[in-house]
Amino acid sequence: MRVVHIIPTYNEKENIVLLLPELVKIARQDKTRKHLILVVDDNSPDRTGEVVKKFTLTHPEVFLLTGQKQGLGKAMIRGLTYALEKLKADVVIPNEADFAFDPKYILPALEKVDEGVDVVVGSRHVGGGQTEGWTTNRKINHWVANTFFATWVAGIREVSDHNGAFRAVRVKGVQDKLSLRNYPTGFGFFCYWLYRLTRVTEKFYELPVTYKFRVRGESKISFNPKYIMGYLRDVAEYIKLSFKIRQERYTIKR
Ligand SMILES: Nc1nc2c(ncn2[C@@H]2O[C@H](COP(=O)(O)OP(=O)(O)O)[C@@H](O)[C@H]2O)c(=O)[nH]1
Ligand SMILES: [Mg+2]
Repeated sequence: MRVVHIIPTYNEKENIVLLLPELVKIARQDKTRKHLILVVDDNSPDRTGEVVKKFTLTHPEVFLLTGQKQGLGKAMIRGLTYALEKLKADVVIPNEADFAFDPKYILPALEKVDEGVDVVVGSRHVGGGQTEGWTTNRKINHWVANTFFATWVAGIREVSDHNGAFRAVRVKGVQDKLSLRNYPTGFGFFCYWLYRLTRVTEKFYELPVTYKFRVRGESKISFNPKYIMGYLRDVAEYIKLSFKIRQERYTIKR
């Protein structure tokens, strides 16, 4: 089984130098699967790309894609396309660079795929799942996005956590049935992708995880003047998206 970890990065130099060795360690310890690690960097001004490039020279399981910054969704689509077409992934595992999800969840997620689950979703909202280090503001933000828009408006009830990046998705018969066109360009990608997956499988599993707030680097979901325009654009896109999903679910499933 070939597992491709997809890590989108924007200004994550301090995190990626710590995360890559951890992923490589898991890759080398797991004798039953082949793990490849794909970093999708958008020409980060902090030179994350250069650090990763250097790492690829001594670690053949690590790959780097670079490109213009067009949003998290666009970066994920570039990563998925490369993982499927070039790296021939059997399972893809997207993840954040900032240790939001501890790498210790990777093997348990893959065991669920071995057991027959098609989509494992890291979840804060099942027994044992939680957030750590989140501000009240961020929690409210998440409730509005996850419960109000994704659950109530869009009607996605197959899982209860729609916006986390950490997932394990089977390719054969699942991801390979989906086109990679017409996805949101921002963080709404993760919610919309989940909805698309509900159209091709019912085999979901929510793995309880602790979703930590980053300790290094800057969040892109933020009022920081560097990121605010992208953040507001992504929020507007997310709201429109929930109504689009609602409308599609009604017209397709009835
Ligand atoms: N390539 C790329 N990565 C991005 C972009 N925006 C965010 N990311 C990465 O996506 C992941 C999630 O973003 P993050 O800022 O951690 O969001 P938060 O943890 O929810 O506040 C991190 O690894 C970011 O570096 C983008 O526009 N392009
Ligand atoms: Mg994060």
